[in-house]
Amino acid sequence: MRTMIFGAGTDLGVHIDGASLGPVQLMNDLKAFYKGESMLFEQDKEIIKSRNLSDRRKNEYEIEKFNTNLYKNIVEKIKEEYFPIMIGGDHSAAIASALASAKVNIDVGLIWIDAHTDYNTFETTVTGNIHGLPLAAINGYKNQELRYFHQGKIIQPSKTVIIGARSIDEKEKDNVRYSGVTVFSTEDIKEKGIDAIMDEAFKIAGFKTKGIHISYDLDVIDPEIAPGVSIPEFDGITEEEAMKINEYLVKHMKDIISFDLVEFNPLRDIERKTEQIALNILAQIIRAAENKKKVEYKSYE
Ligand SMILES: [Mn+2]
Repeated sequence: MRTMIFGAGTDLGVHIDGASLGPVQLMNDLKAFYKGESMLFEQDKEIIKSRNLSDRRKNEYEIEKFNTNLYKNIVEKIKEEYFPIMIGGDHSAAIASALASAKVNIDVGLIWIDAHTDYNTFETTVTGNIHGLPLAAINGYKNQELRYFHQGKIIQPSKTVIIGARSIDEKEKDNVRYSGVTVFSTEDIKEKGIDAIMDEAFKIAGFKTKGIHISYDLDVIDPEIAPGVSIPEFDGITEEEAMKINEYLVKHMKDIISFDLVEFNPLRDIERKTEQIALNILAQIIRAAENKKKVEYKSYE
């Protein structure tokens, strides 16, 4: 398939700066390798980010505006039969990319690879950082303010799987439980092995859907290996596990219809470690997407 990279240069979803610079850097690095098309969206430089501790809705309107534009463009390109690859940016941009995929492909499953579950609502968030809310918004669990641009089906929690979670806020746990989304923690990965977890995830997200959206947050990887993220969490997946996830995704590309790689923060990176890992993931996914034939997809029924 033809691929289209959407750089989502935003860090409005988190009080720490730098994720907005991630896509420019990665897209620059990719130039030597990537011959496909790309579009870059950058947050308005005039915006003064809210950092007020008591603000539970930090940059809500600016994020909605950014995502509305990103969403429209991704929808258009999916209709033109491009395979979309969104490079973040903080994870709030995935509300646009995942719902754009759902807008065109309608019945979509979702695999959210992340240290966090990103299942907060405006009522439960501790920080007011909206990058902690996107998955709930995508699953239609409250947060409708964050998806006004989307007229269409949401992605069902029953067809959504989180992999690698190890940091869930107390009240967020209830949201996760009520929603019915499936969570595989880093403990589960240690116990069952990453391949078994991926098999289960693809079965759940692929069940009677027209394809799977993958949203990959680099903070799932242990910060020793990938320190260049805004909110690192210890005890992450190992480099070997990350490589296995990649291999698995490449092997199952026929089931994947859209892809995000988010939360690379160049200001936090050490010796370009995270940048190299991000490039490696992107290079493999891009190649696999280019080799993908649109007609291959069959749902798990
Ligand atoms: Mn995330």
